[in-house]
Amino acid sequence: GTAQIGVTGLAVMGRNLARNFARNGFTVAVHNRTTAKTDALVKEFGDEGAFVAAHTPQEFVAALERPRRLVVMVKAGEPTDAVIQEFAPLLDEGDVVVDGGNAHFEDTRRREKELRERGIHFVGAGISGGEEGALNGPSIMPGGSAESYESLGPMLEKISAKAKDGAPCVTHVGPDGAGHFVKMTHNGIEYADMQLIGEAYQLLRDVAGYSATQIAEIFRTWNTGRLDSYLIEITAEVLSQVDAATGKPFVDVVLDQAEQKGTGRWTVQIALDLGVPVSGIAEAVFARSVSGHAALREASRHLVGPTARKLGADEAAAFADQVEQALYASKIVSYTQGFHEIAAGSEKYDWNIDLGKVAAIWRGGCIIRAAFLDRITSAYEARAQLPSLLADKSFAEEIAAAQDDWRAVAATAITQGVPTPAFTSTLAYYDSLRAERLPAALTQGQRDYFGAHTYRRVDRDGVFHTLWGGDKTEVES
Ligand code: NBP
Repeated sequence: GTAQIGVTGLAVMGRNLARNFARNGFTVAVHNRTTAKTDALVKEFGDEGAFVAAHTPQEFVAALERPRRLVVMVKAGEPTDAVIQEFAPLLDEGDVVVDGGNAHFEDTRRREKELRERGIHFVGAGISGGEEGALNGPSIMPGGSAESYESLGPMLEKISAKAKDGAPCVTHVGPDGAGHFVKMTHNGIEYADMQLIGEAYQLLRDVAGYSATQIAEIFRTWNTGRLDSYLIEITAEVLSQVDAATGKPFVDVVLDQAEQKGTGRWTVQIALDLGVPVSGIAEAVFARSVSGHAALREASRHLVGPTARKLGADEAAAFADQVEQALYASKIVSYTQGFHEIAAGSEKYDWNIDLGKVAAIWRGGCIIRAAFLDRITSAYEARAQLPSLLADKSFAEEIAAAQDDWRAVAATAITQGVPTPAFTSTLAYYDSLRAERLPAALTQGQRDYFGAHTYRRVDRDGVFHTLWGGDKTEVES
């Protein structure tokens, strides 16, 4: 074979990824279960580079130079297993199979182990940036053997997005499921970012009294500062859009029930298993869930609460500045939580993930790309064993400077009845971490009372129990 890489699965993602490889000068073998898609790709885009159309798995495998590199871009779940089962018998030792879909990292761990036993390298690669990113440069998070990255890395570096400093947005994240785990957490952080932006919007609309167009302008201004990011940029675009049919703001004609595909939910499920508090991300997932309960919301319309008071023009401008502070502080906390989850996963599965590098490869191509990520990289470069992003001096200082406004915004939201679960839960997380004493001591007392679950003391080592049902003296157990 002559093709340096193959892509099987030519729906939007696979098709664009194949074109990206071809445009970068690689000869690409292309294959799809339904062969019409393969032919259509070559017919439409054949002039962009060198494609080899393969109509059967055998033809596909034969088209690849050895050791082979093939990328599977089919629907996550059973289709991925079906394709692996179909191709594995046709492959040889040393070949590299990449799964570029949104697989659950546990599935990736299982597949990697199975293929490793047959001498085949399996790379679970998270790919972010949607179809546009796949074509013009995504952020790529590959997990797998170091050897597989030696073979794949240079090609991925070519097709990936580039950060502003020119660095490719791809790195060898770690063994087996590390790449898909990091992609999962990326999506969880994305949920939190989107929810925080949504809450800021709602406050600017309902409390400050701004129109959608005015809020678009505010987001455009924010995008020139420390909040500079793809999500803020597209938020301004969405808010400026006017519905052609009604002349109303687009955002007012869209049904307010958010959908989800599952990676945010996985982030929270895994966080619960790992014992990592990702409250901001969890609230973002729950907020989408609440929005989707149409009947419950309808049945609750009559419940009593305050009506948000619209501010005067001067007050509104000052309030918008406070909301920017709140958004920034909450964003720092939700990234802190997401990176904590990656650190915990890395520890549990022995992945040895470089957190600074993860932030660096998210600077371009992916949905959460932002100027802010440079700061996270610097924080981990300054101190690789940073226990939490909040332990970084410059982030701590920024939160300190933002916190009066952050609290004021949260208080306003609460007194005016505007739901802001992500603003308030990230603030509660911050206050929990900095608290001298938490009511967990009382919780331990209750647990000891009803279940003899024992407790530890602040003043000496040991495990203790109080005889609550007897003379209430303490015994050491
Ligand atoms: P889809 O997730 O819609 O999958 C469609 C592809 O899977 C088609 O090529 C289809 O072949 C193939 N396929 C299926 Br379904 N079952 C198969 C089977 N049993 N054997 C062989 N092929 C099978 O495509 P997509 O939206 O391009 O996404 C691809 C992957 O990338 C997914 O894992 C997705 O989660 C991930 N992803 C998507 C995005 C995005 O923005 N869409 C972003 C990031 C990651 P057919 O043509 O013969 O039916």
